[in-house]
Amino acid sequence: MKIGINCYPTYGGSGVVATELGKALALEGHQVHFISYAMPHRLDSFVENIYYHEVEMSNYPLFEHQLYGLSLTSKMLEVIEYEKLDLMHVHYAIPHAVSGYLAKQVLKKNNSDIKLVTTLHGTDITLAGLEPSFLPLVKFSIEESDGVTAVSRFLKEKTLTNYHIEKDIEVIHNFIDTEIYKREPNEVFRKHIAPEGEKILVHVSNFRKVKRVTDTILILKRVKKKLPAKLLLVGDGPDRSECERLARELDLQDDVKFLGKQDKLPEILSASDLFLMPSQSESFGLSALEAMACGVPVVSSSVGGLPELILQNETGFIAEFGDVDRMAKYSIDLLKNDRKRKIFSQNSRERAINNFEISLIVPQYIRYYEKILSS
Ligand code: GMT
Repeated sequence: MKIGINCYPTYGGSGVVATELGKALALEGHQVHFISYAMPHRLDSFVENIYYHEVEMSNYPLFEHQLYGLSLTSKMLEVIEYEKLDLMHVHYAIPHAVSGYLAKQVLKKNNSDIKLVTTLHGTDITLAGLEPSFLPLVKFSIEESDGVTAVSRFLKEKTLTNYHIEKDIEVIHNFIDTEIYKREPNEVFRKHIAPEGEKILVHVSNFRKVKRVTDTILILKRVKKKLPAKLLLVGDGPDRSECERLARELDLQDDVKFLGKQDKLPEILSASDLFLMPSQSESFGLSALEAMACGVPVVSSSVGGLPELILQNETGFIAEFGDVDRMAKYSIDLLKNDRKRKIFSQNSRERAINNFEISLIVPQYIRYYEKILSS
C-alpha cells in the first residue's frame, strides 16, 4: 500500500503514535509518506520506504495569520497525485481531517479519489473540538471521513454522544514496542537522583492544565510524611513555572527534579518505582503504557480511557481526579511494600506485552485500511 500520514510533529502522543505506526508499516514493506510542518521528532533516522514532505507556509503580506489548513491541503493534493497514494491517514481531527476532506473534494472534481482515515486522539474531541466555533466543523469532518478510529472505547463513546454522530468508529488502542520500552536497570542514574536510597516517583507529560502536574507535587508532599522519596518531572509546557513555584513553596525544591524534554525515556522509567498520572482528561494515556512496559506500576486518576489500561489493584491504582489524598495513600501503600510493588511491576509489563504490543496493534490498522479500501 502507499499511505500518506499526516500528524503533528511535536512531542504529543498523537505524533508519537502516528510516527511509530508509519515506521512499522514501512518495515512491513508499505510505502509511507509523512506530511507535516516539521520532521516528526520520532523520525530521527533513515528508514527505508519512508518519505517526508514538509508543508510550506506562504508569507504573502496580506496573510496576517498563517494559512496552515490550506497549505496542508495543497501539500496533500500534491503528494496524493505525484506519489499515487491509496489512502491518507490523518491523526488528530483539527485541522487535519478538514484538510483531508477538502483534498478529497478537489480530487473528486478531477474524477479522482482518495480514502481518508481519521484517528481521534483525545483533546481534539474532548477539549478543542468542543469549542462552539469548532464543533460543527469537527463533527462534519468525522462524518465525511471514509474511516474513523479512536484510541479507546471511552473516546469512541464520547465522540458519538458529544457530537451526535452515528458512525462506525473502530477502537484501536495505543501501542508500545516492548523491546525498546523494557526495564534496563541503571544504578548510576538512580544513585544520582536518590543518593540515600529514596523511592522515586515519576511523571511524564507536556505540562498542560489537563495533566494536573501540580497534583504530583502535592502527592509527593504527602508521601514524604511516610517515607523518603524524590519526584522526577519529565517534559515541559505551560504549567512548568507553576510547578516550580509550588515545589519551592512546599519546600520540596531539592526533592522535585525537573528533567525537561527527554528522549531516553526507558532509562528514566526503569530507574523509577512508581508512575503518577493525575490527569483531568486522558483518552488513553500513552505515557502510562510506556511506564508499564518498563515494569513501573501506575497510580492515576480514573478519567477517560485510563481504566481500559490500568487494572485496579493489579497493575496500579486509580482514584477520582483531584483526590490527591487517595492517590498519595495508594502510592505509600505500593512504595512501602516491595513484594507487592514487584508483583504489580510484573503485571504491568505482562499487560503491556499481552494487550498493547506493537505487533498486535499495527495489524489492526492494516486490516482496517484494507476494509476501507475495499468499501
Ligand atoms: O493531549 C495530549 O496530551 C496530547 C495528545 C495528542 O494527541 O498529541 O495526546 C492524546 O493522544 C495520545 C495518543 O493517542 C493519548 O495517549 C493521550 O491520552 C491523549 N491525551 C489526552 O487525551 C489528554
